[in-house]
Amino acid sequence: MPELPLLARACSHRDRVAFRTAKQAHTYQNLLDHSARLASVLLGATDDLQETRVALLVPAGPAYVAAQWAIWRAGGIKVPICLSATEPEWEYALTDSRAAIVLTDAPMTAKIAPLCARLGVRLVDVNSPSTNPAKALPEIGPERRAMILYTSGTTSKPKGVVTTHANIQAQIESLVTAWEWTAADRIPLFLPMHHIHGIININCCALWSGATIEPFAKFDAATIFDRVRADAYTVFMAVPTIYVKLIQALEAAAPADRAAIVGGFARMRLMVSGSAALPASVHEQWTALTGQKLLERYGMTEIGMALSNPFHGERRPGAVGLALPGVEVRLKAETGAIVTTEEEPGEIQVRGAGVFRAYWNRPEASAESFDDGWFRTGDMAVRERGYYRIMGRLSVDILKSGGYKLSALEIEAALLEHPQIQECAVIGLPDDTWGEAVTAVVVTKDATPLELPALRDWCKGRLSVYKIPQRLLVVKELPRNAMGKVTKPAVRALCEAV
Ligand code: MLC
Ligand code: AMP
Repeated sequence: MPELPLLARACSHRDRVAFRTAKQAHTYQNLLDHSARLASVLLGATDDLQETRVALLVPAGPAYVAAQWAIWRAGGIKVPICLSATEPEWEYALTDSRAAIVLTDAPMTAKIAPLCARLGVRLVDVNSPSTNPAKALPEIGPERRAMILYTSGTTSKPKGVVTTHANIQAQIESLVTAWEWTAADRIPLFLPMHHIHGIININCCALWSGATIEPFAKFDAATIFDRVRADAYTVFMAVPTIYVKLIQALEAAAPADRAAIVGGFARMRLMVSGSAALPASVHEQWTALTGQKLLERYGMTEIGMALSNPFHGERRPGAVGLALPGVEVRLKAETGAIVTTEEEPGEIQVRGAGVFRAYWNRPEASAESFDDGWFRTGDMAVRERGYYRIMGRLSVDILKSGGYKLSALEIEAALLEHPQIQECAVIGLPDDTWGEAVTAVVVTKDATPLELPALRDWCKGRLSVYKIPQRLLVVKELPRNAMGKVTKPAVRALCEAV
């Protein structure tokens, strides 16, 4: 019996279906067997990976979970990386984490093999045949480090967020309790598997509970609608952009189809939105269309989920509810005082067993992000009629587009490599579909025109698709303050003026 509670629970779910794809059903036992074989392959001649970093480049599905469990059972740290990232982005994640192994599948092998060869990283196929005889697996304690997730922030390069098995378990148990997950649940999974929303809220919570996941390579409204009208799901989780896209697709559907699809949504026991602000108007539109009241929650890679509207009780549009089980939340005002009254804004600070340990190899950034043991989220909120409402972020250099957190500084650094760009400032402008649209304001080196399509083409291969500017404004000079520093509020005002 494996020591880790998530795996021990998987043993108890043994013959239940963990994943259902169009072709096949995979039981929990199938995943356990696959992960044990793969753990032996990863271990090779050693008895314990001793926190070796193993990068994971596999789409959502049974092989992803078998690989995740194999890394954990062998004592390694899982570093999931983005399937659609560019080679420089992969190289950054592999070198920063000092990954020794990349675990991937046949379709991705050709893409990553040259990089692995150049960096001297071992490449292992997730379907490698078992080593004979099967190895004894090491004992894994709850304080062992389990995962590094790369997250963008106020530095130009993403930072690795390190969580232990105990952190991950606390994050899972909090959500399973609050949202009343059971083994009877069925959920689709179309979110990327290198971020906490897909990994913890959907994948890990479902598997902890003995539920069934239907994995998809990417989000596609038509595919989801086919399954929703067939009552395939009891629970649904997505980012606000996806709800906007679902509303657009539902409104475009023929009335009879729309009625059938809406019926499927209406019969689900829970629909959750998070990762970015859900506009109250979208919340209300969704209720008007389907009768479902979306449950909005707030979280972050470093802490897991912190605030949530209740499963039973009022789900208020525009608000994120109250602290989840096992999570302590406080607001700290600009004055340094802890906010005790309603209507007074402050920075959200979080404490609890789910909160990460430290950023990977960044002791200074780690120390700065805690205030007397409380994690400083950098998000501002206020309490109104008992519930928290998110007001925005402290840093103008962090954007959220399509639910992805982006660093303006990282995008600026990439744009400055462009032969025509002399200076630039990147901001997020409000966008009905994406939340914020990545907007580049640039000064060119000469009078040669710079157009958005050409700039976007140039960015491909350098930046992931969601980091590529959607809007471009070429200006003679960037607005500066009296100290000569470019100020983002003035850049935003400039964009709004044109
Ligand atoms: C893609 N496109 C964008 C874009 N991303 N345009 C504007 N802004 C963006 N952010 C464009 C592409 O260039 C392309 O254009 C077209 O949209 C289709 O691209 P795609 O990649 O196929 O898009 P799509 O699949 O529709 O992606 C939308 C999405 C995806 C919402 C499904 O962005 C997504 O999965 N987001 C979820 C991210 C996530 O899981 N975040 C959670 C982080 S954890 P063209 O011209 O080529 O057609 C976290 C903590 C917490 O935040 O609290 O959960
Ligand atoms: P990430 O770093 O990718 O985990 O993203 C975490 C950030 O997403 C938070 O710091 C918030 O800025 C934002 N976020 C998550 N959920 C919500 C929400 N419900 N409303 C507003 N912002 C959110």
